[in-house]
Amino acid sequence: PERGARAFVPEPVPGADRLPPVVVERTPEELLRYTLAAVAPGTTLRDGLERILRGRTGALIVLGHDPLVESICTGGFNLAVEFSATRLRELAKMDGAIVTDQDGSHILRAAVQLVPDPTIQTDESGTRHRTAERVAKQTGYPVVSVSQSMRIIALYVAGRRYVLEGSDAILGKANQALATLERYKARLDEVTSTLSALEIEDLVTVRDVSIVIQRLEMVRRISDEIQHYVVELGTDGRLLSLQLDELIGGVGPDRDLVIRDYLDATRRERSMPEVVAALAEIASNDLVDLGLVARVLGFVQGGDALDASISPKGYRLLTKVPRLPGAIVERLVDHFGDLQKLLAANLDDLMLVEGVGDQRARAVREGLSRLAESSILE
Ligand code: 3AT
Ligand code: 3AT
Ligand code: MN
Repeated sequence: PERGARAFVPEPVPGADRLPPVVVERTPEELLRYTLAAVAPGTTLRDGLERILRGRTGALIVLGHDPLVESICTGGFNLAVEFSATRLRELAKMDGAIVTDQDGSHILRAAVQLVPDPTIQTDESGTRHRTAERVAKQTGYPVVSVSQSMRIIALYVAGRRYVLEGSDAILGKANQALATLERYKARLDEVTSTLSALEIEDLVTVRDVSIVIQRLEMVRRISDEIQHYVVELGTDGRLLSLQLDELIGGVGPDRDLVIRDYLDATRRERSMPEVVAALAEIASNDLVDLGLVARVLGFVQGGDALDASISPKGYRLLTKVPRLPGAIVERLVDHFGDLQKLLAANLDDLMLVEGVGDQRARAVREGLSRLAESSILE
């Protein structure tokens, strides 16, 4: 009798992804993120929950309403009032649960007794928390509990229980993660500029590409973790969000470009998104294994496979040429086929490509020469 995760549409919060206004089913990960955003510091919902904690009462709040929710509600009374922190706090003084609509903008019912399916598995002990877990699983909507005895706020979302922590505790963890990200990013910058230099001199091996991809994936994972903290911190996470953006600006596109540069070299029929998804599947302990990363990228296995020479198509370096539209980058790569041919091309060769006139040809030549000079200097 359990239902898939259903979206509660939160009010916009800095750092959180915007949702389209009407949403039905969501992945558990998405629903957890949206719910965390909806209860983050700075939201009216969080304000109401904090008031309930300070008032030393408890609460049981269902964030979503439809016929299924209605069918497990008994007693209490109907209201259709706009959601506010003070109303939530007053209504929570009564026994029973509070039900809001999907976007949390209105309180629809209060003081209701919830009667979820008793066969649904729950590990909680108190009646409030057993009910919260069952209702969340049965309806698919997030349920929030404020425990009167333990003085904590917990979310029951997509089959998980998630206890909200204070901003200080979260910031402590986030700052540690940020320090790690800084180290990872510095190392990534090193291996990336090494790759650029090797690409220009046509000396790239599978190992060099695998190292860059490995480092990009490590940076992506730790950034994701920090992004999660940003959402959870709401208005308390603004500074963290700025620091994160400054550190990882431009890292995302780089990964896609490196993969596209070498996809054909693997001679495996796989698309860029497939490779990206396969990388995300690697367990964090296995990510240190370069041979494994190379295999996931699609390179052949075996003894000296990491030392095999390969050549890039040139997507990544061309993208570094200022004011060159993406469509022209595509056409240049299509026409020349690999970076060495692009580097060897003169103005007339370049102008054979549709959309490349005299000016653009010069821009490409100068841009690539400048890249070549700066990578040799390093
Ligand atoms: P009080 O007058 O407040 O004691 P009440 O009818 O207002 O009674 P509450 O909703 O405040 O009841 O619940 C008080 C406690 O009663 C909470 C829970 O420990 C116990 N309780 C309520 N319903 C059940 C139930 N179905 N099974 C086991 N314990 C229950
Ligand atoms: P606390 O940690 O004590 O807040 P608990 O899980 O121990 O939570 P209790 O049995 O003490 O839960 O019940 C506390 C209140 O929770 C009583 C009632 O207002 C509310 N509650 C419990 N079960 C339900 C239910 N099925 N529907 C609506 N409200 C409920
Ligand atoms: Mn209790």
